[in-house]
Formats: sequence, structure tokens, C-alpha cells
Amino acid sequence: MKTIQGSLIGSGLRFAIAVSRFNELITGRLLDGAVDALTRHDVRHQDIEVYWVPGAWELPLIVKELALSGKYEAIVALGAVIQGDTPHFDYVCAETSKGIAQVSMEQRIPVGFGVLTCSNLEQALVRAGSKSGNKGVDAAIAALEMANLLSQARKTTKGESN
Ligand code: INI
Repeated sequence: MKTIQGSLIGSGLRFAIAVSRFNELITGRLLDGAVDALTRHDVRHQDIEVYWVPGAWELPLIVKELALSGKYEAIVALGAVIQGDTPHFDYVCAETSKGIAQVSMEQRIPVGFGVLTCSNLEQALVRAGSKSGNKGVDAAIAALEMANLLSQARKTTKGESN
């Protein structure tokens, strides 16, 4: 039996982080968490590029552009969508998540999904570095693991030795 896993060693890997300015109180914390997680796993500061967009709705487009550039082993998408009194929330959440997933699948690049979809600000704060951890950290670590796993899988499926 052969088991293939992605390591959490980030040296030599290049990351783009796309982050939305909407609800920056939250997304700034997600960004800090993501950068901290990557650098703690030996990703160099100069190998991380941060792209700000106006809101979560705009994330799929920049993620697609970054994926197509071929410059990065993985991308992390960060945002915070907080429910209001209208169905706007549902449209933004649905299109953001669908769009990001589509880019990841079509371009075959890991995209860590760090977009919070919360009922209120308190729920978001809890997930942005207080009681329930930091979803920016989780998204960055998932992207790192997947970048290494994909690289392993591509070697293995080409029959190269590891
Ligand atoms: N964008 C967010 O990132 N979070 C939100 O909670 C949000 N709400 O609630 O409206 C939001 N809206 C803006 C949207 O993402 C676009 O930037 C805007 O519609 C312009 O295209």
C-alpha cells in the first residue's frame, strides 16, 4: 500500500492571497492569520503576494487571474460575508464560493477557502482569531498541504520516484 500526503513544509513555494476590503475588521485578521501560518511553515515573506479586492463578490475574478498567471503554487481567498436584511448575502455567498471552486478545479490549483459566511459580526469575530480559531490560518494551511499533495500526485502519476 502506498499512502500519499501533502507535507506542511512551505519552503520554495509561492502564494497569492486575495482578500476583500469589505468587513476589513474581520478580513484583516484573517490575512494576519494566513500570513503568520505560511511564514511559520517556512514560506518566505517575499514569496507571498497580497491582492486586495472591494468585496467577496470580486474574489473569483482575481483568483482566476492569479491562477492563470502560473506564478503561484497555491492561492488563499479571504473574505467575510455577513447577513443583512435582504437576500444580497445569499447571492454574494453563492457566487463567491462557486466561482472560487470553479477556478480551482478548472485551473488545477489549490485555493484555500477562507471566506466567512456569518449571521452577524460576533460570529465572524469568533472565527477570525478569537474563540473558534482563525479561518485564515485554516485556509492557508489547507492551501499549503494541497500544493504539496498535488506536486506529489503529479510525480507519482507520472511514474517518477519520490
Ligand atoms: N461583500 C463582502 O465581502 N461582504 C459582505 O458582507 C457584503 N455585503 O453584505 O454586502 C459584500 N458586498 C459587496 C460585494 O461583495 C461587492 O463588492 C459589491 O456588490 C460590488 O460588486
